Amino acid sequence: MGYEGLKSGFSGSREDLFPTTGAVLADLATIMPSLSQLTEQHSVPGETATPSLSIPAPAVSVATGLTWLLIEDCEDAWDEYVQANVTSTADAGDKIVGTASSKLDVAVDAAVGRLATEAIPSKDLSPYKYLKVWVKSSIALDAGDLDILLDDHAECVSPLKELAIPALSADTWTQLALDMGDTSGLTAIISIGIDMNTDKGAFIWHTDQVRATESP
Ligand SMILES: [Ca+2]
Ligand SMILES: [Ca+2]
Repeated sequence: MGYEGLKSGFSGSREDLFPTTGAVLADLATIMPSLSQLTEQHSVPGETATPSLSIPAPAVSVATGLTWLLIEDCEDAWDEYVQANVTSTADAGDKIVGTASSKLDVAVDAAVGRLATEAIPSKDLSPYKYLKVWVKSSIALDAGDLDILLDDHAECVSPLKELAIPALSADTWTQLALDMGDTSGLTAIISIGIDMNTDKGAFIWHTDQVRATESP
């Protein structure tokens, strides 16, 4: 059957399409891949995509770094010891954590030395490295003007640590992370305080949420 035959319409049997080979239309499916097979061959021949599921190991170091111990919540006034010319109160109107911060109103006649201390339940700080604390000063301070004291004696009379407070801008709450150095002796801290090394005249000092942490 030639072109003229196709143009005029085909009315014979399927076998008549392939008079020389005898192939039938139904056999085409065994000669050519089916359309469904073709569309499913996404991957490069010879390469097989291997599904994989990897579960990251838990980051234990991160969890350890988040460990901390509350030393003092500053919810009430530091009143274990208060120097003359210092007024120590709880300030509910200016705080960072909880309902109050510790406020020290330092008068112009205040002397260098301890401004105030607070008694705390005995704390073992030896597993920790840093003291984190929120502080605010009404005046700018130079590094070392004030220290934070830690003692295993009442009223910080013989402090085991005198942690220098770095330079601060005036009237700005700042969270400090003070390196406590060798903490092996800090196993029974019962008193925390603020020490003034340089007479700064009159100013107001705030402290809030003092914690011991493993990382800064
Ligand atoms: Ca507080
Ligand atoms: Ca108190």
